Amino acid sequence: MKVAVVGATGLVGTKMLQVLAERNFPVTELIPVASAKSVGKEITFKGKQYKVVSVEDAIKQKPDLALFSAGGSASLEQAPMFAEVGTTVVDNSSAWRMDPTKKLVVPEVNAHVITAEDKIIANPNCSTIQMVVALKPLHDKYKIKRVVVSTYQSVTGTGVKAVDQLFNERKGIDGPKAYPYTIDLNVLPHIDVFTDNGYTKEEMKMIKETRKIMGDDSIRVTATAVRIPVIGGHSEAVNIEFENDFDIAEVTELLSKAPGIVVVDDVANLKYPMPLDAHEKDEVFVGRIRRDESQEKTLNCWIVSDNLRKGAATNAVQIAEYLMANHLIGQTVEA
Ligand code: 2RA
Repeated sequence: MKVAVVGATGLVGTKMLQVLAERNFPVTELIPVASAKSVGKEITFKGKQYKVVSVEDAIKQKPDLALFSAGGSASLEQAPMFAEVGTTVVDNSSAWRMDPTKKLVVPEVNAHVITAEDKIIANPNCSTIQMVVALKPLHDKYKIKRVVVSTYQSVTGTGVKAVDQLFNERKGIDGPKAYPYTIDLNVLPHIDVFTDNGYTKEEMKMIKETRKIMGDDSIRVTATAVRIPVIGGHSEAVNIEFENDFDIAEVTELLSKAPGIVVVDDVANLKYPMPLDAHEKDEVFVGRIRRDESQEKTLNCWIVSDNLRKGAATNAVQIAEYLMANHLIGQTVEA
């Protein structure tokens, strides 16, 4: 499979290359792509050096698959150019996620919606991905009415500049700022830009994307997205109200058996998910599973995952693996 990684020098692009290699995705030809300032740079993939090329050069090579992490405007312009030459694009930006003609996919939840005609497939927002992986088995069993989520998000979700800001501040070095305020030893209740309703775009993504991925517009979601000075992954405190009552032992069992989930919930031994433990893992970790005693049929839990992996690169590669396994890629579609 001829594979282009667009945005190959960024945090997510680098992680995509790492995950493709780790999972032994059958890359017969790799085309690392980046913006003009990175063209000609070298990247390493499976011990071999590759030169970064321009989008135009990559399109000429007609890759079978392009994993995109190049930002929304680049994706809006360039993903259709790849699609036109027959490439299937899996895009990590927010550009196509809510487009009704595009599929928004978390393989554990809704891979079945993909068809061979889908040439641009959207990878959801990191904080949404880890939440829906945990919500899906519970929704299937008890039917979710409402979700109240507060996030504790890693600076890696913002990119290299934010990681540098955190470590520079820690060392007392003045440098470029990704955030409007100090992030070290601080907490910012602000991720992405504010919208007219007082919510941030990150919060609105969690609301809208959850419904689309779960295929159920009746699920009510409200979110507060918060940036914290952490790098290993995103954490979420999630309160879930169901239509039907549940049993805690059964909830734990359901989550333990669900694909992509590891339950870490043994408070007697102080075991619960943390970003330090989730870092560099592909699973979604769930713990602090308990009944909300203030309201019937309502559950509290704590969900942690590496946002660059399951929240971005791993989910994109899993979509590509699904395309391959189901022969939905690398074939010309009859009009
Ligand atoms: C963040 N959701 O953590 C973003 C990354 N996609 O800021």
